[in-house]
Parts: sequence; C-alpha cells; structure tokens
Amino acid sequence: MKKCCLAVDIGASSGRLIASYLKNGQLKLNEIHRFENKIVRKDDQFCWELDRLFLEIKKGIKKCQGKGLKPESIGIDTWAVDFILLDDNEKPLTNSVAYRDSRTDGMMDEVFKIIMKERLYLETGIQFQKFNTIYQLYSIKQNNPEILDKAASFLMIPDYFNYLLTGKKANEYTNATSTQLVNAFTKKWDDEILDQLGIKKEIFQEIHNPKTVLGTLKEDLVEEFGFDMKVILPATHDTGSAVISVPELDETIYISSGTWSLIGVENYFPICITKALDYNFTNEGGIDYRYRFLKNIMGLWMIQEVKRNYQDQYSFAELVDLARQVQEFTSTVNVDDPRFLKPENMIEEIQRYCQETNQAIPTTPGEVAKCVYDSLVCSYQQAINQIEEIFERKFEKINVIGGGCQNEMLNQLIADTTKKVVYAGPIEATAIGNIVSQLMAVGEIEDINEARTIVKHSFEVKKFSPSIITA
Ligand code: ADP
Ligand code: LRH
Repeated sequence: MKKCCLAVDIGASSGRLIASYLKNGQLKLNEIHRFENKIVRKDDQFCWELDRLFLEIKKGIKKCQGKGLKPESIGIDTWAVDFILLDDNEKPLTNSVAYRDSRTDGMMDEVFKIIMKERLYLETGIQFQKFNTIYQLYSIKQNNPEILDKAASFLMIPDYFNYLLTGKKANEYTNATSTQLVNAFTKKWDDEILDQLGIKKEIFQEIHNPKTVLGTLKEDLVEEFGFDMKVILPATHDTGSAVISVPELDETIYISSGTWSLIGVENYFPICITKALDYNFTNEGGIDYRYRFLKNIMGLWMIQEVKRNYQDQYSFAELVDLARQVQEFTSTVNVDDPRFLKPENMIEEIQRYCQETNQAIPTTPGEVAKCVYDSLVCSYQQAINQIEEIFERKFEKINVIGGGCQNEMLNQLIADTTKKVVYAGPIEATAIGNIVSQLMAVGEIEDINEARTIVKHSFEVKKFSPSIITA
C-alpha cells in the first residue's frame, strides 16, 4: 500500500478526490473519484445536495484501498460563503440554501441601515456581494428569526463535512473571512458587527488556521472504511487553496478560473482604501495570514449555464471550438451585471442584454459562446487596470489556474487583449493547494515557498504570448 494524502475539492460545478504523494521532490496526483455538483430546487429555494456530496466523499475514500493507496490524512475544501446551522441535537435547521438563492435580495441595504458600508469594509476588508454569509444570516434574522433562536452552531460547508468525519466543530480561517464577519486585523469574529446585527455570537466556533490537524475519523467511520486517518484543515475556501499553488507570483496577476473568475494578487496586509472599496476588491484571508486581494468576475458559470440551456448537446471543448469558428461577431455583455447571477435561461438573458444595448443578437451556439468569452476578457482587462491603478505599477504576467485554464482560446484571448504573457496551469490548482497544506501540516514540506517550488517542478504550465499583429 502506497501512503498518500487525500484532497477533497468540491467546486460549484464538480467535486473530486485526489490522492497525492511526494516522489523525488515532485507531487504525484491520482484522481480517485469525480462527481457532479449542482444547485437544485427544494421547497422553493435553490439548495446544495449536501447529503449526496458527503456520500460521494465517503465513496471516494472507500475507493482508495482498491487502488493500492493508504491515505494518512484528508483535507476538504469547497466553494465559500455558504453554511449550515445546527440545533442542540446537531441536526441541520434549514435546507442547505445556495448563495444564488434570492433570499438575500435587498439584504445588503438592510444591513447598511445598521452598519455603514464604509465601516464594514474598513473592518473586514471584504468585497460587497449580495450573497455573502452576512446577508444570508441577516435574511434569516429578518424572515425566520426562530431559526437563529434555535441555532446552536454555525458551520461553513467544509467545516460541516469535517464535523461529520471527526465529530469536532471548528471554523476554518480562510473560509470564515468570506462571511464578511471576520475582522481583517484581529482575524477573529467581529463581535461588534454581530452585536449590531443581533446575531448571537455563541453559534460561532473558534477560528482555526490552515495546517491545523483537526482530529481523526469517528469510530463508526474507521469501521466503515477499514482504516483511520488524520483530518487536516487546508485553506478550506477553494480559492484560498488554489492561490497557494500558483507556481510563481512575482509580477503576476492570477486568475483562478472555474465557476467564478477570481482575479487578483497576493498580499501581506489588507488594503481597505477608498479606491479598493469603490472598485469592490476583497481581502480574503489566506494561509500564513497572507491576503488574497481580488475581485469576483462572473466566470465560466455563464458558459456552464449556456451548455445546460443547450441540453448539454455540446461539451466545453466543443463550445470553445464553435466560438473559435465565428468571425466578425463582436457583441459583448457586462458579465458582472447581477442579471447573470441566476437567470432563468442564460442564453436568453445574454440575447436580451444585446438587444437592449442595440448590439447584434447572438443566435448560434458559437456566437453565444464567443460573446461570453469576449465579455469575460473585457471584465478581466478592467480588473487588471484597476489593480495596476491601485498598486501604481504594471504586472507583467498572468497565471490562469483551475479548470478554465484548459480553454486555450480564452488563454490566447487574454494574452492578446491584455498584452501580457499568460501562463496556464495547473488545472487542479485547488486540490494541489489542499494537498501541500496537508504536507506542510505534517512537516513533509517546510513552508509555502517550498510548496510553490514543488508545484512548479511537478506540473505543466503552458505559455501564451500576445500575438504580434502586423499591419
Ligand atoms: P469549479 O471548481 O468552480 O467547479 P473548475 O475549476 O472545475 O470549476 O472549472 C470548470 C470549468 O472549466 C468549466 O465551467 C469549463 O468552462 C472549464 N473546462 C473544463 N474542461 C474544459 C475543456 N476541456 N475545455 C475548455 N474548458 C473546460
Ligand atoms: C469559488 C468561490 C469564490 C466565492 C464563490 C462563492 O468557487 O469559492 O471564491 O466568492 O465561490
């Protein structure tokens, strides 16, 4: 049996369990299990299927032995902001409502009536997104206060899975910061904000940092799997894990490209200046108290929905090919318009936008896909301009990581539009960040610098140079 560690990485569109070990200074990856993730309609709300996701995690763990692998530790990361409230008997009090649900409509303004927007930003450094945990909790407070009264514990999604594995309740730092309820300077739950909103503090757990060994498996699970292992906290926010494995951050802007496009830089301190607030940049907490100064761009969610609206007739690769074949179609949409957050039909929403703005309406799958890719790149360019303005300097390179970096047409388009060299990879950046955090926790990797060097030597990164346009 080969000793390994196991990363569970669940994004909004898919989850995977990847086993990994170090061999001659290189990380070896072995994908054990992959499954779909999606939002479903339940009791008139958009929800996640947490029970099914936990079963998938267990299924993946059980597959290890058959593949000759003996996991010594496991780490879980997922998308951010969503949570579960448990009652006194440790039972969930609500459906696992997804951040795209409309329960937060209007909630930002309700919160701003109590706490000034500027103050919220100064204290937390977190961008304003209508679906942040703070607005989700405030919506429960306003509409179903009895639920908050009954709540005994607040766990974010990876915290909840960790609780199911170990029986231990903890909130992990990187994901906790995405709530907009953690003070960017003390790195603790911001009691003043909680008091002002009337959300009881007792439900929150102690905040633990990535690289903490949370515990081992519960006895019944040891029996079910036939082995025990350590449960280690990686950066449980998927974007936090992804950024750990950007091979080189010198002069580089990263784009973590999946359901969302997260574009930004790594910092050693939060930047809460007015310009960052105006441009709505966030300062999410990272490993070793580094900060991800970044901006959420609507991302490949739009193409995921387009694909779904075409009844999955085309694969992602086929949509890219169809877009590539289109010539002279230049309509673009503002991808960051909230209308694209959860429209009934993404294709029709894009078409309506083009009609309202007097542009040509995309009709073929290739035109729709081209419109999405071109529009995303417009938004990337704008965010890059804003970052360079805030930092008062130019960045030379862009590193695209995550599933979206497989889109070579998009990589080239980013290079051509921004006139910067684009590096693409690693694809499984998030799982890799999760794995190296576990290896740092057990002392097999010394620190993040060594982790990044190992990533650099282990995975292929493709280079896309801006095309030279000759007259
Ligand atoms: P998340 O973690 O948010 O679920 P991923 O990092 O898994 O997202 O990235 C998923 C995205 O990667 C898809 O929405 C798709 O646009 C893109 N993608 C996946 N495979 C390909 C491919 N073969 N060609 C182009 N794009 C791809
Ligand atoms: C990406 C991500 C992102 C959050 C969003 C909710 O998967 O975690 O960093 O803003 O999902």
